[in-house]
Amino acid sequence: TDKAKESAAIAAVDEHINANVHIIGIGSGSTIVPAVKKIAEMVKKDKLDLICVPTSLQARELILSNGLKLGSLIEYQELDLAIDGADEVDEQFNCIKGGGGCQTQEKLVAICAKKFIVVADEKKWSKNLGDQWKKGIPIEVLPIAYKITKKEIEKQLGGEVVVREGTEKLGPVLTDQANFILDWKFDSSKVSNWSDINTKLKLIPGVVETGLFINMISKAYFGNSEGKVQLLV
Ligand code: DER
Repeated sequence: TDKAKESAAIAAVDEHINANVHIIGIGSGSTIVPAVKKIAEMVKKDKLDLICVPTSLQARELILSNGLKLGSLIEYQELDLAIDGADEVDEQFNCIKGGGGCQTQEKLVAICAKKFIVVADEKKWSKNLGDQWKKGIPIEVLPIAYKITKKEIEKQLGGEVVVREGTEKLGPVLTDQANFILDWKFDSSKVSNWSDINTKLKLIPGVVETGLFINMISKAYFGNSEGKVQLLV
């Protein structure tokens, strides 16, 4: 719910945004929206010196429309903090992202940040990855390699790979990097080592980036419809 997302977003901003933080990564999706609004209020009130590095064209627009200063990964590779949403997080901090198709730039921002903070509705918190997220693991691939990668993933790891099609556009969705997205659906209940799965995926020629964020989260804030926030640290 919006209340759940808002409470998680504001709890994270209240805890991590202050005068000692100068360069932050801004995630993609809907939960980051109340976070950015809160950040903009704080910058204005406390005259904070803050530069925001986006994880997508959507994040870039969110930064600009909230009057925040825009930076890029070309200028900044050491971020004090990154705040982003997630599609699912398990208790070992394994995380699926990419529901919005932005995982490549999101992961780059996340690895440049001293702390990677996730904000989400508590519905995203699962015992095991795949318990709730049923749309598959998003994998960004080079357009020329979409059939090669589909075949190789299904051969090596099983399951079924589907190219993500546009809704208001015929044909495959293009990412901000002008690549395709494969959504890989499989029985994740049997997976014991997500890091191993991620490594195998990344080694397949044509794969650009996966939506598996393994052991990257510093702290996760999960909100519920009453506005209560639980932490996973
Ligand atoms: O696509 C992404 O990685 C987004 O961050 C997504 O996972 C979170 O989107 P939401 O905040 O709208 O749930």
